[in-house]
Amino acid sequence: MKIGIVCYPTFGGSGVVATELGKALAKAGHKVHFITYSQPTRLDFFNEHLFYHEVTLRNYPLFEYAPYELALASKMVDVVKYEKLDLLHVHYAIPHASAAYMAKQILKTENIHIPVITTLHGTDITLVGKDPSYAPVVTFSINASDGVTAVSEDLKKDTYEHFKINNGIEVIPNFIDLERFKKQKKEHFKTAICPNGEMLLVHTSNFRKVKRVDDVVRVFHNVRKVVPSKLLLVGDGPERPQIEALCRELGDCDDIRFLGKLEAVEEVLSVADLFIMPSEKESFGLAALEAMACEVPIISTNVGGIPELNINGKTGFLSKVGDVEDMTKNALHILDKDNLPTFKKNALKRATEFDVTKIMPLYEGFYKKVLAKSKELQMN
Ligand code: GMT
Repeated sequence: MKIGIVCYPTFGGSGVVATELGKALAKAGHKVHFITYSQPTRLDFFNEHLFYHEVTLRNYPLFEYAPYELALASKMVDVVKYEKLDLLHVHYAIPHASAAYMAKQILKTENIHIPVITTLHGTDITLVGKDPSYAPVVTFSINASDGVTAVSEDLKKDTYEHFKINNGIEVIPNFIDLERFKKQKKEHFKTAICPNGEMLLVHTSNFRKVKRVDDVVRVFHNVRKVVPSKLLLVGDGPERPQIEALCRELGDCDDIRFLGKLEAVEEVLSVADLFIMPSEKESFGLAALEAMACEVPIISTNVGGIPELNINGKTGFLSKVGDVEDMTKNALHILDKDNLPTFKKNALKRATEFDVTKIMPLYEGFYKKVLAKSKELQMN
């Protein structure tokens, strides 16, 4: 198949999933064309089946806001026509699904029929999408898609609850490349960070409010009173200044390191003992899956799609949002030397259920189903 993938090219979960899916599809022999405004972060190598088309955004003094959605739709039209794509798969509803709808309508006038598949990732529904300034367009473009997928049962439920959806939604969970995300031998790294055999706690995120990074710091503050430990914070975002201030206020700065946006996050995860995800909302929790694949148990909240990944009492624990005391208690239970090896083993075992080799064929099957349906509709 010739597949066009539209996504955000950044470190964010939806962009990572889209890029990794494209890579897996290319490995299976499909031709995959990425359409976005800059080279996706995980697409920095050559592969004969992978192509990248940059959306060119021309500015003009009249525009206070350059119309990205129009430039994206025009680029989709161009790539579908000249690369003879079979389908477009857009990740994150805003503005990709509505831009794809426009491209589809333009192509129709030239007798080109391109099916559009939209994958919902989370904040495009649970946060931004619900906002009245976007909701009508999000609703319309989900309903107008030829196929819709969501990354968890919870996100599917949320979508039906909050929008007037008359389309089916297929749940295809996120996945992990276990060849890349696996525990590597990085003992020297562990010794450098934890010279006295301390436990290593890790959090990775985009440091937005929804991630509640302050709860990570508070849990760590409590844990280190009982078990000598260090905390690594990976990622960056708007909340970072407040988080740094909190570390100072609690007097924990010497044992907390901010690593910023790291490409090789698996190296850090390889030496971690515990991963903390206290998010207020999380449709899947890809960062937790990455940690689990590196044999790291999870302390998380019980919201969104997280319970579909993190099994309470087995791969980690689930707590209510903001319940720092419960998260601390659970963290100490996992870090107990008698419990840690079992939690680590369980985390890895669970992660293997989300191996890309198992999940990518679900997308392939879905593509085939949507293509067949759309061909049938054209014939009638
Ligand atoms: O978590 C974010 O803020 C980034 C966001 C994105 O779209 O890049 O992540 C969402 O999509 C990921 C990939 O499907 C999911 O693993 C995350 O749980 C989801 N984030 C939220 O729902 C907050």
